This record gives sequence, structure tokens and C-alpha cells, in this order.
Amino acid sequence: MASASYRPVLVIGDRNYSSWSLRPWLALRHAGIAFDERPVKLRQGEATRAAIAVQSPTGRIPVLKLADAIIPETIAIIEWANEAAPDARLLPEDGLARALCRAASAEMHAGFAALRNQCPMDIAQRLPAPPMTADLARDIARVEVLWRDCRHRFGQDGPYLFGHFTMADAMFAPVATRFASYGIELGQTARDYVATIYRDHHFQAWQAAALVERDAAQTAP
Ligand SMILES: N[C@@H](CCC(=O)N[C@@H](CS)C(=O)NCC(=O)O)C(=O)O
Repeated sequence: MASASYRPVLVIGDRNYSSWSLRPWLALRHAGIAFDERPVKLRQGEATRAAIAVQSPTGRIPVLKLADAIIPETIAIIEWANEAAPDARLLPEDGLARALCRAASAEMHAGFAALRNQCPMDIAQRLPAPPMTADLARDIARVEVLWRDCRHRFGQDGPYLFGHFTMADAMFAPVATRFASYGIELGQTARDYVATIYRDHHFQAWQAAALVERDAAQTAP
């Protein structure tokens, strides 16, 4: 449970590029958990490694710093948020929905290598579509099937994968931005779901800050 006197600190990377940071940030916001942010600039070689090393035992971010512990790994941070704010139902209550929400989140965490490598997240940009390799086409097709299954099976009570916002939406939000950034052609359900993410108020707050960050980086001497 969250300590009443200590505000958790989420250490995050650049808003434009750090898909891993977006995920727990969105989940914490949806859960209504108050937290502070500590940004680390990525892509600066040794300076980035050194900055992360003082924040994270794994050498990776995000991490959530609590009064008495540091939680690394996106899924663990979101699980913590689910325990700290159970009313937000970041994991669905129904046993089957919860299992499939975890499965979708784990699949995203471990897979989709071609999509990740060929379409890195860059929220502020619209970019040319990458060459449609067989691996990329397979990843996109799998995402579409997964989203369609979740929406059809569990999506009656809202526009998210399991109706209301859950861990699976946090995990797949960066995929929605990749599809938008690279103009990937999608079926109707996936197009609607991408629009759902772009309509999400918390995502919009992250996106607005990502644009400010991009503009600041472009005008930096
Ligand atoms: N498995 C980790 C992955 C986190 C990750 O790969 N983070 C990247 C930034 S998005 C990182 O820390 N990279 C180290 C670096 O850029 O030096 C998680 O679930 O949080």
C-alpha cells in the first residue's frame, strides 16, 4: 500500500521516445495515484547510463521509488498501482478477463520485436511507413487480432480493451502511437482503438508534454 506521507517518484525517460515510461505513467494517472516525476534524458551515451545507474538497480527505467523500496519493471509498477488503488481496476475483477489482461500485457512486454525495432516510438512525429517485412506484418496482424478479441469479448462497458482502462491499455498505448506515427493501415477495430488512446485525457497530457519537450530540444543551443 502507498505510504500516506511519501509521494512515490516515477523515474522516466524522454516523453517522445520512452514507450516504457509512458506505460506506468498512464497507469498511475488512471489509478489517481499522486506521484512526482524525475526525468532522465535518453540517447546521451555514457551520460544517460550514469544518470540511470543512480536511479535504477537494473540500469533501466522506468522505476517507481517508494519510501522503502524501488520497483523496476513496468508490469510490476502497474501491479503495485493496482494494489494501491484497487477501485481503478487496472486489472479486471473477472478471473478470465484478468488472466487475459495479464496475458496481453506479458505478450506486449516480451514480444513484437519487429514492430519495436522498425517503428520506434516518436510521439511528436509523422514518419514514412517502414518497409513491410514479413516479421513486421506478422506483428501488426497479431496486435490487430488481440485488440479485436479483447474488444469483442470484454469491451462492452467502454472503449478500452477490457471496457474500462486497464494494464493492457497502458501496455499497448505506445503501439497505438506507433501505428499513428508511421501511418500503418489498420482495420476498423484497431483504428477505433488508436482513436480511443488519442482521446484519453491522460495520454493527451503526456502527448502535450512530449511536444513541449521536443520543441525545447530543438531550440536548445
Ligand atoms: N523491461 C523493462 C524495460 C525498460 C527499458 O528498456 N527502458 C529503456 C528506456 S525506454 C532503458 O532504460 N534503456 C537504457 C538506456 O537507454 O540506456 C520494463 O519493463 O520497464
